[in-house]
Amino acid sequence: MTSAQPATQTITVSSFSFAPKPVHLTAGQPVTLTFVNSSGSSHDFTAKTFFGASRITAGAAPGGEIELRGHETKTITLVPARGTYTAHCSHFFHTQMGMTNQIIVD
Ligand SMILES: [Cu+2]
Repeated sequence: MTSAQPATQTITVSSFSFAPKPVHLTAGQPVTLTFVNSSGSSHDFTAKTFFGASRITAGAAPGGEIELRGHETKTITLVPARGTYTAHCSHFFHTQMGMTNQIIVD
């Protein structure tokens, strides 16, 4: 018997990193992702292929990204599809500063 409650995963966003790295999810299992920006600067979590392949049931990732103002928290609930995806912060020069990640769904 499976639970109706989605699993939860917190992804902390800071200047200039993501944690955990990589993000590990279970294919086909609903999960609520909570993005916590622990910094006072704005960042985003851009993962167009990942969000495009997922079935989003609550929240939104317009344009395949989660945009966070300083100290903002956002949640999205989705059903991830099996695969390995890349994520990054698309703000100017943040990728080069180390804001890259990988999402492994298996
Ligand atoms: Cu950033």
